Amino acid sequence: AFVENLLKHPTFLDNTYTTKFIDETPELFDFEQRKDRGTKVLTYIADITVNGHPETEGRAEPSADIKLPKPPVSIGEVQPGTKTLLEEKGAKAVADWMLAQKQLLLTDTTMRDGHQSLLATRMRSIDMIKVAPAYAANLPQLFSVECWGGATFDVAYRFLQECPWQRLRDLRWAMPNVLTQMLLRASNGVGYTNYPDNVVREFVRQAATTGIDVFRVFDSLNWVENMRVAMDAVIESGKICEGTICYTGDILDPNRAKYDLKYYVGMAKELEAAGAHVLGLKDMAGLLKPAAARALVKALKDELTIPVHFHTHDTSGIAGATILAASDAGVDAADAAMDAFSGGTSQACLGSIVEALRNTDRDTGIDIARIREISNYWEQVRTQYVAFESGLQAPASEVYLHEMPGGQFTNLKAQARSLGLEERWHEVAQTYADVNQMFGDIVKVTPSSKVVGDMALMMVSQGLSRADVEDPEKEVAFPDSVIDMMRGNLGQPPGGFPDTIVKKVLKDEAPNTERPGKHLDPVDLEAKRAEASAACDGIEIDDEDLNGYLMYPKVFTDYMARHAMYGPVRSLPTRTFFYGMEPGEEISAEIDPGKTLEIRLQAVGETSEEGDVKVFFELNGQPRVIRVPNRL
Ligand code: BTN
Ligand code: 3PY
Ligand code: ZN
Repeated sequence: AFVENLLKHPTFLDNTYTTKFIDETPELFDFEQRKDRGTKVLTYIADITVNGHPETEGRAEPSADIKLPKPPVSIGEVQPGTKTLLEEKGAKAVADWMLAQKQLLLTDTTMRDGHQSLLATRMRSIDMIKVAPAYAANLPQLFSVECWGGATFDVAYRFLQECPWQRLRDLRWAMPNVLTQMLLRASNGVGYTNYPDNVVREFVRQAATTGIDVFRVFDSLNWVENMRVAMDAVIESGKICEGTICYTGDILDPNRAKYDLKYYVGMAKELEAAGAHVLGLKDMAGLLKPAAARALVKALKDELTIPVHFHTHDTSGIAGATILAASDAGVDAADAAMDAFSGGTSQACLGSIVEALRNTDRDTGIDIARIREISNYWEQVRTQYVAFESGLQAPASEVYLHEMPGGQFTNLKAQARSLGLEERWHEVAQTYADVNQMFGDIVKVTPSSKVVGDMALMMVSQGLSRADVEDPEKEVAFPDSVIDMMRGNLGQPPGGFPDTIVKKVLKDEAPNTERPGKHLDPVDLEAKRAEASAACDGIEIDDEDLNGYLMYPKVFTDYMARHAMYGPVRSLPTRTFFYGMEPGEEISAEIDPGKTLEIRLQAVGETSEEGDVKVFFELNGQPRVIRVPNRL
């Protein structure tokens, strides 16, 4: 585009061009701002059509004849739901209502953990927003829809070229009656590191303002001390604070006594005392077995006055049984994914749980026909993302060995593949378990799970055993994330990290065993806003943008630079976004409510001597030619 501008500029055409001309003519660099949004979107389609999308290169492709996914029709008026109760009576009233209900309440995780665990978090907003009105109209009995947080925030900016805040705003608007739910990593926000307290507070305030109702707050080492800032901010916002235990080990195994029933009940009581409206029981790897679930839920229900909300993963294939056992023991709510996004490293199958409980005293009251319709939509959506499927073919009891979270499993496997360790996957799994023991048997969930994964990959690729690493005579180069965790920058696990490993990693440096946020200065938010603006060509940075920048400065500014070039590509159909268009193909893209681009690709030209390709379009009936570099 720079060259295009240059070639058209009168000074250039005049032959009065000097190199200084470029310095003195800043408007050459304004092409992004001055181009209209239609041209920007065409530039994106042209680029992808010619060069392909870097994320789908070399991966399986959807079949040529897949159709645009069609959402089910909404039946009747939107009925009041759980969100209505929160608005009218507040967070405590929702918790009391949960306790008073007989039915098992259900959260649908498809829009967050479902695709995070099955499709590397790559689901685009448009595929969610299209079906959201059907959720509001047809499934007002759902407790909540988990649709934000966890890895979705970062992936939206980084890989999907869309704003996570806009996703939330649109979903909130389309589902006014059902609670929206997010996963928040306490002081680690939606990132991988501990943020200053005022950044955590500001993030929670903004998420509540833009549209989150239920905040599931957890700490990756189960350290309640490190959860208070986030929990307090949620409570202050008037939204629902789900203070959460991460489950690891096996309460029925006498050899894993560190995480026994007493430990979990103790932590649950701490969270209740810290003001949680609901207790979250987060089994991120799917390790809680049915008999253990029965015992744990019973103990929690006996000891607490707040409702219990259970989350698990189906990696071992047994999650449905565990949820039914938890239901028998009186759990108030449970998570499941719509059928087409369930099973494997994702959640248990929502439709099957509804059927299993029908005509029992925990009958969910949800109409299975409505679930089938929505799942049929998700089935069509999933076919578009075949490039991101993990290929996990069957349930795996190996999860009880390695204890990897569902959201990490496929990710770590891909990392292992990229290091040439794919054939040695079962060794990676065993080493992951060894690292866990070496670190003192810790909770493994983002970000602590990433630290364990980094260490395991390093050991397998360098052929190091646990004994090698622990050998005081042997020099070991630890990954940065391991050094950071041993310094105390993610906080402390129960009982602290073992001295042997801390000394080996840090040598003479003393770790910080206090809450990390205690030592982080507050960030000057207005200074950060100015810094973000300067990094984005002086564009105005609103509060949502500022919170994106505070979490991920570079990811955010890279997103903004691409946005200036490509415009509102979020409105493109998913197939077009990842694969471009075929000659003769027509699509529509609604870039604003009521403003639709009708786009037809006429032809793709030959590559010129300068290496450019002309791509011929019709935009709302008018011919348009876009020139893009051929980078192949
Ligand atoms: C990424 O993978 O970095 C984010 C996806 C957007 C990248 C755009 S797609 C068109 C253009 N071609 C590239 O190689 N990168 C950008
Ligand atoms: C996340 O933090 O993204 C998780 O899904 C943890 O289970
Ligand atoms: Zn999960």
